[in-house]
Amino acid sequence: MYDQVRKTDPAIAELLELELGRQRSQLEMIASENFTSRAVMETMGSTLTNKYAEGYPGKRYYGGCVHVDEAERLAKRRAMELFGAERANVQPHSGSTANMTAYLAFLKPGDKILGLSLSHGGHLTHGHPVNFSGLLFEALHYEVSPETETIDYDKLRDQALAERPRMIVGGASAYPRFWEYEKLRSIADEIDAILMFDMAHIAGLVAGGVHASPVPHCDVVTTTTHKTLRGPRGGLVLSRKEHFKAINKMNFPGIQGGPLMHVVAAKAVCFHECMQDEFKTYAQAMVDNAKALGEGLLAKGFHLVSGGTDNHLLLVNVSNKGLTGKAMEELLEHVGITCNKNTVPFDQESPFVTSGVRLGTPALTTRGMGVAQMGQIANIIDGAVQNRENEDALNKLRTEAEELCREFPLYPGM
Ligand code: DSN
Repeated sequence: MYDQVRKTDPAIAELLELELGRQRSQLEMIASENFTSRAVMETMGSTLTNKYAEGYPGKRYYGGCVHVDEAERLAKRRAMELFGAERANVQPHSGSTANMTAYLAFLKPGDKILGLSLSHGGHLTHGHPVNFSGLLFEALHYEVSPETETIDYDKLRDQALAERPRMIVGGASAYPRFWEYEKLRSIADEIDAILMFDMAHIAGLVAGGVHASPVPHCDVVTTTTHKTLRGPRGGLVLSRKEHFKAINKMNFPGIQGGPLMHVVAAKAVCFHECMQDEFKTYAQAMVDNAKALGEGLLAKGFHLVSGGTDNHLLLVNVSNKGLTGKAMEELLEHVGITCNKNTVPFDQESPFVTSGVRLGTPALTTRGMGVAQMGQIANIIDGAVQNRENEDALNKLRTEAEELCREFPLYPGM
């Protein structure tokens, strides 16, 4: 592996080997990460990276686009079929540019948007003041209820009626529960607002049929393609037919230049993989695993935000264990579990410290782990917390995590 890189640039080749080793030997529990297929990676490493293709299939600003045109058409057709969408734009380089495309296709700078607060599980691009979305638009935020730690739709409606935002934004990066799309649609209709849903985290669950789809309820749906969807790093915008022209025009030339055709083709491969029965089984297993992990942690006295999960992630408030999110992230890394610290609703700690960690099952489920392994991982997590001052015990837990990784090999033969 990496023969050509080793010849040209041994320093980078070594880093590639080290990173492969790290991914193989740690329990990857960052909820937004996954292990994409060799087919997706091969496509990303193909000659399509050489091609400029500004424009859209059949209407490009460069010659020689015959094959990339076909790849983009396939990606679009498959995305529309997979998600039952009228139209798809497969060119966004990332989730952020997909969201920027959706906003600017419908809104003018200064318009009001209403999205879930970052500290309640939302995303930077849903109107946070340091992000373009908060800089360009007048961003308002809804929150979860302090009692249930789930979205307070009544309060959201009150805010919407009082503030009359031009757009309501659904979707999250750290929210473990189902979304009530019908409620969002009816609130948007009451104020004649556009409804956008960013399904980046749950797109694989939607594609696999284990979560309802936001597509029939929304004017526009955005996603990344590399989280539960398990494809290449990139973005996607799905829309109704009547909005398609505005979306296309905003993505290119409005925001982006030349599309990354090697990634567009890899998105096509990903969508094809998502249409197979095996992906449905995978999507269900992500949810089953998250539930099993949640039950294991609840039994050990961990506080799960909202009491559990309906999807692929858990938000664990570790303050009752005498830890901050930052300390918990470091502790878990020490025993071979990779995750990220995360604010919890009504967090008193700063975003650099936080009171929680977010744990996800997409990557471990791709490795083939199931509910039995989730029980074992809950025990490792609890053991680490209980023995955080005991280096020998922590080393034993790390060995256990490494053995688990060896039982479920990653990229064998690479
Ligand atoms: N940064 C991603 C996540 O970790 O959820 C969202 O874009």
